[in-house]
This record gives sequence, structure tokens and C-alpha cells, in this order.
Amino acid sequence: MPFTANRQFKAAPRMLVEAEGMYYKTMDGRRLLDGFAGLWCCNAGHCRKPIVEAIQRQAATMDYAPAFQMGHPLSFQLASRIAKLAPGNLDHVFFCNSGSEAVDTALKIALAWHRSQGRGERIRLIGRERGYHGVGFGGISVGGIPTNRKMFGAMIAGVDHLPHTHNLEKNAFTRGQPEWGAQLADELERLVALHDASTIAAVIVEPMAGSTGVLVPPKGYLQRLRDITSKHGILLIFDEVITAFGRMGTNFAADKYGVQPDMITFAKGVTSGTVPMGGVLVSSPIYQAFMSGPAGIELFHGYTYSAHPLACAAGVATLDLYEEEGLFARAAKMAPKLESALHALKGVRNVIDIRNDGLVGAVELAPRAGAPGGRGFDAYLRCYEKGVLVRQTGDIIAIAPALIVEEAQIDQITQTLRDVLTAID
Ligand code: PXG
Repeated sequence: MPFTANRQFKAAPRMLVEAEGMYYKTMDGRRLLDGFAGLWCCNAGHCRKPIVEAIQRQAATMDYAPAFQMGHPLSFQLASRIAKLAPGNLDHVFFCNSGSEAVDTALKIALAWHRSQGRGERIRLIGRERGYHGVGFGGISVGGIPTNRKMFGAMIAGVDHLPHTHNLEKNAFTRGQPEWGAQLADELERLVALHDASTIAAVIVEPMAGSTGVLVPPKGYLQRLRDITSKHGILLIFDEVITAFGRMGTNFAADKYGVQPDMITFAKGVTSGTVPMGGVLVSSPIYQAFMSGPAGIELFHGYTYSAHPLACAAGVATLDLYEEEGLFARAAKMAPKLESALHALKGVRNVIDIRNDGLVGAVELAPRAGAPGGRGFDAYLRCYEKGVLVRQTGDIIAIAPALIVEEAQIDQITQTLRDVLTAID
């Protein structure tokens, strides 16, 4: 089982058998309020009829089309729809099947693009501490989670990392973007001085780091990264696997924070989690550079299931539903409600920070002496037992409900968390 304590799970399984709207049903027949949109992905809520029907129709019409040297109209339709939602000149899409594949694809495009421009010596990639970019070798290399790296060798060569932006001393209990921390982006200048710009291909960051506990970017930080990367001819990649498609109350986090990257990786919300899909949005100049290269295959990269027809059908239906129901605007409207419900937990036992932005929030708990993560895991389990699904990472509880969440459901999530935190030691 992925990222799961297998033996512990099998001793006391938590099995889900049905889902609808904001709820799961467990195998023992209990209703579970989903406070995490599955795993940051079911943004439209579960088993939404128009999406389900589109997948069913597509499965009966054309199950699969060869991805290499053949195409099918839905993939172009979906790519155009995504490009239309994307900010600025991000107008072409490469499809894959997950966030991890999207990240590896983006890193490869960055290297190949520089090479196509006669800059084959730009091979370094810069990530960030506490970054999560999936589990491929590219993703764990630029990622900054020690446990995801230490078992797996030396990583890909030539990678360096920016410092993370999490600082409880300066920013605890901030609502939205913290005031302190923009200067941490200047560390990129230090890395450029160390390696020389001529060796660096790209910087990749999550605009809002999700997996390691909802780290909201300090005001001005992302723009500084943009300024420094532009100055030195380095590509800036936003990994928006969890932030794209309405999570921040905008199409992309790039829109919310007003910073234009050269590439965006996405996955999860593109199909509202119904069929696996990921992709990379690239800027027009990058695309055009490949298209003006030598004749023949422009990018030696792709997957059997790139733009799988079922995923494309799900994607088009999902984007339709987001639009029809105005779900991104709804997320923006509900964000302040989540913010105030969460921040009302200030003062509850062991709570050392609460942070939020868009329809995302986190409560950080003081770790138990000698047992980091224990209190977080207990809180997660107790919430589950009380009918609310949240996400735990270490001693941080993260909340990211589907964009259809009602105010009363936000209250139920935070009230359950309050009861649980008050009860556990
Ligand atoms: N990039 C980012 C920013 C992600 O958040 C991936 C890449 C990898 O995606 P795939 O589809 O390969 O899993 C992710 C995935 C959590 C959690 O609890 C986060 C993810 C996955 C599962 C759980 O925060 N993010």
C-alpha cells in the first residue's frame, strides 16, 4: 500500500466502498464526511453524474486510441480547454497520467528546451526543501522530503535546493499569505552565484506547498523567484498538481498569486480524481522552439496512456461542471469561512499554528516528546472514527474539502477536530 504503514493498516483496515458528493461510505456502513477531496483531487465532489456518464459513454464508444503516431479529438479538445483556463502564454499541453509523471515530463522538457537552444550545458535543476513533486526519480531529486529520498540512492545529479519558507517564529497563526519571508527567494541568487546561471535549467516549486503541511508562500516570494529566474534565463516551473483547478479559488495558483511561470504541472483536479491524468502546460515560446527544430519527432517522450480517452472524457466533463457550477468562484467564497472556522481553533490544546489560503488549511500540533507524528496520527484516526476524513502529515492536520463544501460541513470538520484535539493527549 502506498505511503501506508501496511502492517498497522492490515491490523485495523479503513476500507471505503462508496462515495457521493461530500461523503464516503465505509465498509462497516458508516458515512464519512470527506474533508480532503480524496487526496486533494475530487474538487467537484464524488461521483458527480455528468462526469460519471461521460466516462461511461466514452468507455462504450472508444476505450483506447494509440498514443504514439495516432490521436483522438477529445485530447485536443481537453488541451484547448485547459490552455484557455491557463494564465498568460501557457497555451500547449502534454498529457500523462499522474503528478509524478507530470513533474518528470516538465523537468525533461526544461532540459530538452535549453539543449534545443544550443544551451546543452544547462543541466542543473533547483527544487526546494519540503517540496513534494511526486515519487519519480526526477520528483524525489528536486523534492525536499528526506524520508522520500534517503532509501533510494544518490538521486539524479546536479540538483540543488532552496530553503523552505516555513517559519513558526515569524508567521504562526497567519491568515493567508505571511508578511515575512520574501527574502528567502534571494537564496536563489546564492545558488546562481555558486553554480553559475549557465549551468541551471529550471527552478521548480509548488506555489503553495501542500504535502508537507500547507506552506503558504510569503507575500512577494514567488514574484522574486520569477524576477531572479527571468534575469538569469532559468525556467520557472510551478508544480500545481494540488493547486490547479480551483483549489485556491482561481483557475491556477499562478492566477491567485499573480506570478507567471514558464510551465505548470497539473493532475488530480483535472478529472476531479475520477480517472488518473496529469499534464504539463508549457509557454508558447517553449512549444514553438520544439516546433522549429529538426523535422521528425520533436520530443522523445510520452506514455502509452498519454491522453487516455477515458481521462479526456472525464476531463472535459469535469471542466464543464466546474464552469456550470462556478466552482472556482465558490471556492473563493467559501475560503474565508474555512479560514475563520479553522482559526477559531487557536488556543485548543497542542495547537501551535493554523494557516490557510484558498480552500486549504492546516493545523499544526506540538509533537509529543520523542514521538514525532504520533499526535497527528492519533488526531487523524479519531477524526475518522468520528466520521470526518482529514489528512495527516507528521503532526500537521490538513483540510482541503471539495469545492462544493457547505458551511455546515466546514463547521462539522473543525468541530470534530476541536473535540478530538481536546480529548487526546
Ligand atoms: N506534485 C505535487 C505538488 C503533489 O502534491 C505530486 C506531484 C505527485 O502526484 P501523483 O499523482 O504522482 O501522486 C503531488 C501529489 C498529501 C498528498 O497528503 C499529496 C499528494 C499525493 C498524495 C497525498 O498531501 N500529492
